[in-house]
Amino acid sequence: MAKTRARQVRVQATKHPERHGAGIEDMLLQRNLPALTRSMTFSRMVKENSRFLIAIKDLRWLFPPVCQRKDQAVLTETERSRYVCAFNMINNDGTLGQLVDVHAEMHMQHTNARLLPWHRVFLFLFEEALHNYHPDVCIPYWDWTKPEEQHFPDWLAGVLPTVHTPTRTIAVIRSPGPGGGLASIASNTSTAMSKTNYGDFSGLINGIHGSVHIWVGGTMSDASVSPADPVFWLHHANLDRLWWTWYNSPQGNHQNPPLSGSDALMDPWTYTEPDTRNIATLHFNYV
Ligand SMILES: [Cu+2]
Repeated sequence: MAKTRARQVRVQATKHPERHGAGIEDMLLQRNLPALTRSMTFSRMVKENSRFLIAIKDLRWLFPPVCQRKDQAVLTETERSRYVCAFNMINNDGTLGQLVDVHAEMHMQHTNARLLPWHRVFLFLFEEALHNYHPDVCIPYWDWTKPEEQHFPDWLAGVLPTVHTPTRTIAVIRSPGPGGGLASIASNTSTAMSKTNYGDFSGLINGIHGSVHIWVGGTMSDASVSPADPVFWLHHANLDRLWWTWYNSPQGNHQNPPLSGSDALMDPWTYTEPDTRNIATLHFNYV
């Protein structure tokens, strides 16, 4: 019985000489190509046989696209409404409320050294949540260093959501100050950007950060509720952008925040300060 089968296999092999001489890679590839053409998840395809990966020349589709964070002043009507829509969706599903409560907890996230890396993770997680509803929405930045943006962004003025956190209900309110006040706060930015030491840079940025929070007023002026205001994310995206600009400037010279041990852990998450150093690994960019 076994002998017969062995003979049959040999016959098969001689009937298909092109297969007979093929290497193991080619054989596996031939077996897997039909599987590739059927609709299935990528993880299942990998499970079936990771060897076919060598045959795929273009891997771009495996990686998430880079989010282009834009100046809020240049957003199209569609981009504006997409941001507000996605924000409302993650408010409705409870994700935003959870983020607000995390921000209300004590994670030493407003110290000079932790402010920027901690909030970089915070914004990344928020942006990921937005992508559950709008894969092409990115956090816009509010560039209050530009004279033409030294007022509250008009398109968000009427957006005053009620945010339900696991513990509270927050009705967003605000009372923006005069444009001159914001211009005066923002005028300190160039001094911050000229610093050649991370601590000096971050200390000044932290001050500007807080002053803008207070300038917007209401919900934004209270760190225990501020992320409930949709403008919180635009404000912090601008701070994050300034940090990235400084980091890549001759003054910043790729200096990282002076954090070590548990100070370098961006709790309550498992991200560490080194994870925040390259924004490309967090799939966003500033344009
Ligand atoms: Cu904060």
